[in-house]
Amino acid sequence: MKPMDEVLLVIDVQNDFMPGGALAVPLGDEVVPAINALAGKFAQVVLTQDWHPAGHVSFANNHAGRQPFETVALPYGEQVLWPTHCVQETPGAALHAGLHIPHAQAVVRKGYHGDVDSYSAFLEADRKTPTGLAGYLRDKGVRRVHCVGLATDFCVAWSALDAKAAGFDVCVIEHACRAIDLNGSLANAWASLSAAGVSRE
Ligand code: VGL
Ligand code: ZN
Repeated sequence: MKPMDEVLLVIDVQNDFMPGGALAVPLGDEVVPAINALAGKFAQVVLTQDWHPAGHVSFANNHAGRQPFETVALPYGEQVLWPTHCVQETPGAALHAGLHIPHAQAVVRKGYHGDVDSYSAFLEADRKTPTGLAGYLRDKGVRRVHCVGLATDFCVAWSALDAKAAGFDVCVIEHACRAIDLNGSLANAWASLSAAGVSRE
C-alpha cells in the first residue's frame, strides 16, 4: 500500500524554467522523467505553479534601470530581480507537457500578488501570507512531504523549509531537482535545509 500520510510536492515544473525558457534552469527538463517515475509511488501528489501578473515586483523589467539577477530592497526584505517569467495564462507558465501525473490532486498557484513574491508553496515572501497548502495537507492527513522540482535553491528549498516549519517531516529528493545556483545559492540552500532538519535523499 502507498502510505496515505505522505505527499509528493512537485514544484514549478513549468516551461519557463526549462532550457530555452525565460528563466531557464540548467538541465531543468531532466526532472520530468524522474518525477513521472516517482509519482507512481505516491497516493497523494500536489503540484505548484509559479503564477505572476505581468507587472510583478520580482521582474527586473518593472524596475527602471535594473537588470535581471540584481537584488533590490523591498518592504519585506531583499528580492532578486528575475527575467519576466511564468506570467499568468502564458505558455511559459504552463506545466511541462511531459509531466504525466494523472492522479495529481491539486495545483497550488503562488506569486500571484503583484507586490509580493512567493518562492515558497506555503508562505509568501512577506513571510506572513499563507497559501493555504499547510492546512490542505493537514486536512488530507499528510505527515511527510517529499519535495521535487525547480529550482532546488529557490522554490524547492523555501518550500521545504516552510513545510518543516509548519510541522511536517520533510525531505528533498535531489535527483528530481535542478538548481539555478546564483552566487552560491545552492550550497547555501543545502546548508539551510540540513540545519533545519530537512533530509536530503
Ligand atoms: C523560482 C525564481 C523565481 C523557482 C520562481 O521556481 O525556483 N525561482 N520564481
Ligand atoms: Zn517566480
